[in-house]
Amino acid sequence: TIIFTDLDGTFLNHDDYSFEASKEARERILKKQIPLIFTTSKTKIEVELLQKKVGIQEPFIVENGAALFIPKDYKGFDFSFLKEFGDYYVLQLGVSYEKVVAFYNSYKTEYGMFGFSDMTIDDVVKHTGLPQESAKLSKQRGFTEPFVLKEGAQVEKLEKMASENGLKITKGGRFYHLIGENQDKGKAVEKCVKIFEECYQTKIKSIGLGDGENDIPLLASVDIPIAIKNHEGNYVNLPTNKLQKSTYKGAKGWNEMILKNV
Ligand code: 2M8
Ligand code: MG
Ligand code: MG
Repeated sequence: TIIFTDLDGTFLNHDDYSFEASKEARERILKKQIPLIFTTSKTKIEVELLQKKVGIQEPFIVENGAALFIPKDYKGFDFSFLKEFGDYYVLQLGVSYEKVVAFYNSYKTEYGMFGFSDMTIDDVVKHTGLPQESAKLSKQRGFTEPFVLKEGAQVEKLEKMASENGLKITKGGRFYHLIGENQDKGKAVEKCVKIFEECYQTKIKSIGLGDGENDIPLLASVDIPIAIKNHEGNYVNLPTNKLQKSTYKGAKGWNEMILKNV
C-alpha cells in the first residue's frame, strides 16, 4: 500500500493548517511502514518543513504534479535512472517557473491575474492566513504560479490563451494555479506507483485523499479514492461509485478515512 494525500484542506485543516487531529491514523501508518506521499500545490521547501514537523522522510510530489522527489537513500532502492538533485532523485513533469512567469507577466494585466510572483509576503499572508515564515517559503516556487483573479475577470479566455502556450489552469482551495500542460497530480501519482512497483516487483495498492478540483486526477488514478469534506462542506465529484467520502473536514476527516482503510 502507498498513500497519496493532498495537504491543504485534506491532511491539514483549511484554516489553521494544523494536523494534530490525525494522530491515531499517522501512528498506524508509521507502525505499518506505509509510505505517505504528500501530493500538493505547495513548494519543495514547504513540504520539507512539513515533513520535519510530522516526523517523516518520504518521497513527495510538489506544485500540482510538477515534480516527484525521492530521498536518495530511500529504502535502499536504486533510483539512479532518475535525475539527481541535491539529496534527491527527481522526476519532472512540469515546466520551468521562468516559462510560467513569462506567460503570467505577458497576460496579467489583460486577464486580471494577481500572482505569487507579484505578491509581497504580506499579500500572501493576507490571502492564505499562513504565518510570515511559511508565506515566505510558499513564494520560493520552481514550476507553477498560484494567482487570484481581480474582480470581474473571467478565467475562460485565459484558459484558452494558456493552452496555446503549453500551459493550463487548475484550481486549489484558495487559488488558481498556472501549470505546465503535461502535469497534474494524477500523472505524478501514476509515475510514482510505477517506479515503486518496479522496486518491489509487485502490484501496489494506492490510496488517494483530496478535497479540491486539482485533486480529481489524483483521485481518478488511485485504487481507493477518498474525498475529504472541504471547507465549504462539499466534496469533489468523481464519476465512480468507488469514491469514499469523509464525515469530517480536514485532518479529522483524514484520520477517520485512514483508520477505515488501513
Ligand atoms: C497555494 O495552494 C493552495 C493549495 O490547495 C491553494 O490553491 O489554495 C500554494 O501556492 C501553496 O504554496 C501555499 O502553501 C498555499 C497556502 O494556502 O496556497
Ligand atoms: Mg486541498
Ligand atoms: Mg492542494
